Amino acid sequence: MHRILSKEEITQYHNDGVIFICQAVNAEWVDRMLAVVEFQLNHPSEWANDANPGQATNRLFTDRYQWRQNAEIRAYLFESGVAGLAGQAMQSNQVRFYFDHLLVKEPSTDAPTPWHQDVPYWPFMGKQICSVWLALTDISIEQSAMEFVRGSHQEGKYYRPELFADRENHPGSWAKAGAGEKVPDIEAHREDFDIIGWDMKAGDAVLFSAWTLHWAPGNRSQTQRRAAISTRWLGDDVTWFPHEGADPTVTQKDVSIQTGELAHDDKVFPLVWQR
Ligand SMILES: O=C(O)CCC(=O)C(=O)O
Repeated sequence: MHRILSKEEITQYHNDGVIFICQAVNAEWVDRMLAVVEFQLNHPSEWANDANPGQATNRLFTDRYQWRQNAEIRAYLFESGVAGLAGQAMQSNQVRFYFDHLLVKEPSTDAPTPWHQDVPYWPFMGKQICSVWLALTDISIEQSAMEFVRGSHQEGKYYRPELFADRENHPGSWAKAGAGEKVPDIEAHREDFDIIGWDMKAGDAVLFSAWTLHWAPGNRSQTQRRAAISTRWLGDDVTWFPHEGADPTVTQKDVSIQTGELAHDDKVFPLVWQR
């Protein structure tokens, strides 16, 4: 049985730009995605970012866009119910898939995930874009749980992408070319922002708008790995908007649509859920 969102949860998503979903998928999916994490750590793809390869501590590892070659990730997208959660929250009639993103912080990983908004990193426009970030390990704020600025998705801001791990030669430095205003220094002025977050158990998810400001601190646990899989979903109003500084995994040469057209490219952005 897939999780159905309540009216209150859907309203909360619209008001706050993020909701916590207790046990969003069953334990079998957590185990299967943990196996994917192990596989990617040992077989990083061309899209992996690895701050400290092979190390057991202080290692921020991310990999993304693996759904095409990894049948387990495809199964998760099409069978776990996450697409339906995205569709219900966004009140969309249909949901297409953009990309999968594994995010691992080994024990004692210093690197925070900087405060950012997702949409400027992506080649889309539209309000109905969200992520379902699924905890694969138990995660407290000490272990790098995500935090969000409540309601920031409604401010009409488009923030310039921040570089993850702040490295000029970082494989993610394509983001440098992005436009937009600078993200405010939220950490230095936390009291000025309405910041929310949750302790999570493996299998819990946070579902958030691509317009909502969010971050995660480093992993201060000296013993526990922090692992998550984030999946990115496109609703009815999403149009193709390739631009400088957008993620190079999918570019104009990969799609059959032009700027301003709906993201209706079945091969690249498969239709996964319909009302
Ligand atoms: O897991 C993290 O540290 C950050 C994840 C994130 O920013 C995202 O899923 O959009």
